[in-house]
Amino acid sequence: TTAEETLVLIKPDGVARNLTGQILARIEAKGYTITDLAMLVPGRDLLVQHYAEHEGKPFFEPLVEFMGSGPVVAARVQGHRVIEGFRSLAGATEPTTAAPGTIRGDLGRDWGESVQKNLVHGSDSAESASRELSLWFA
Ligand code: DAT
Ligand code: MG
Repeated sequence: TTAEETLVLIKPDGVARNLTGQILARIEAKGYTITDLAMLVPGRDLLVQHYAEHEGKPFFEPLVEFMGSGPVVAARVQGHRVIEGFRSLAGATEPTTAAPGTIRGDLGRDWGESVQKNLVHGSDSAESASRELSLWFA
């Protein structure tokens, strides 16, 4: 097995809705290993760096504001093809269209005042994972 690593974030909506345990349980049930874990309210600098690829997009500022609105849980997660595997567990970006069986499809709510409440973040490539892990677990 190739031990790959990814960054998972449980976003403020997930923590506020007391879904931390359920989400971490899905990761562990799949067979992945949580090797580091932190709860924090991320500062703007960290979030701007984390979401650098989206800077300039219309949803960037609301996204950064939302992500800093309360505690998030950051997890370093290890496993075989875990980057792709966690994206698969998370489901599509929009909870409305995310497949049932996924975290976002089963638990996510993108209606109401915000469309960014999709519970989790997962790195999208090996390069992103390495960059993001060094930001969140410096
Ligand atoms: P993902 O989180 O599935 O990797 P992404 O990297 O494209 O999605 O976007 C980062 C976050 O930004 C996403 O989780 C929710 C928010 N977002 C993405 N596209 C959006 C849009 N069109 N309008 C509002 N928010 C958006
Ligand atoms: Mg992304």
